Amino acid sequence: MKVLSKDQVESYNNDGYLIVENVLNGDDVKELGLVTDTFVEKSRNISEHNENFDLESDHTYENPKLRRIKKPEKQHPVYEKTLKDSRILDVVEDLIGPNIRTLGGKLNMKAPGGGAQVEWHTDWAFYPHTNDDILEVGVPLDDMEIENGCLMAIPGSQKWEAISHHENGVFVGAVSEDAFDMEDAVPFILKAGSISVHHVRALHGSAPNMSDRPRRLLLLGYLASDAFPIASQGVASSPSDWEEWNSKILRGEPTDRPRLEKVPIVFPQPKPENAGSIFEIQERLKRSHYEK
Ligand SMILES: O=C(O)CCC(=O)C(=O)O
Repeated sequence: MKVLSKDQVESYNNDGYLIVENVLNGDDVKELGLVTDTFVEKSRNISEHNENFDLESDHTYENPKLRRIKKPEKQHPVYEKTLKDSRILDVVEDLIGPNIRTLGGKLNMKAPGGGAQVEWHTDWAFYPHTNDDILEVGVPLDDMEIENGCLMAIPGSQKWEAISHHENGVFVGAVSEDAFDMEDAVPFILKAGSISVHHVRALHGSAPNMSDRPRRLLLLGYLASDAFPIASQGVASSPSDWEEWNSKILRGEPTDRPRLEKVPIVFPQPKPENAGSIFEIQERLKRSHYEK
């Protein structure tokens, strides 16, 4: 083990998530926050989603509401440095082994006073692979609590059979309300500097931000380098460009031997028309999990 205890690994294996405290320091978090502010400033000048930004529906020049920075590691070296940070990779290595590829990242932001929810889903539904040694690390730039819409997960759900994320035969990127009981949800209450880790098959979501504080969460995806994609939506790379594919390896050696495990999959097709980010796909849901 590089940094985690046996108990922490066991807890991750049982629950499908783990909180690790004090991984980054105050300066790291401050730097990430300041850079993120510059992206919010830039977003004033756009009025529609584009390849870099996803916007809330009430985003304006005067009151910018940037919902997501897409692939932040390609947009600023500070995000790239965080994606490759050895303190984070040590945690990842303890959970999925020494050969690590990255799926890249995203930075989700919830503006104070209503910033959008994320409907309940598994990341696996979007990008099933040949094995499920895949996880996402959450790096909060603000303290994350229930009031500002922290991430939540259902313990043990990473061991469930594949869950459909379809409605009326179309992929909507969220499970149906009766697939789980929200009362079982565990909130990831995190101080900035701590990180969360959730398994690719863990059912998770987050409520709107009803506080007067922001909630900015950098999400970084990592997988065992012998996990090859079966389908991809949004974040997964493709081995069809071998050089690019292997450039995503952060630790260990490239491999041409995908590891095949008996993993349950519901294929994420057919997609809705003009499927964009997870937020746009989930807008097709007839009823939000957070509607009263
Ligand atoms: O930002 C959040 O609270 C959750 C994000 C998430 O699950 C996703 O983007 O896949």
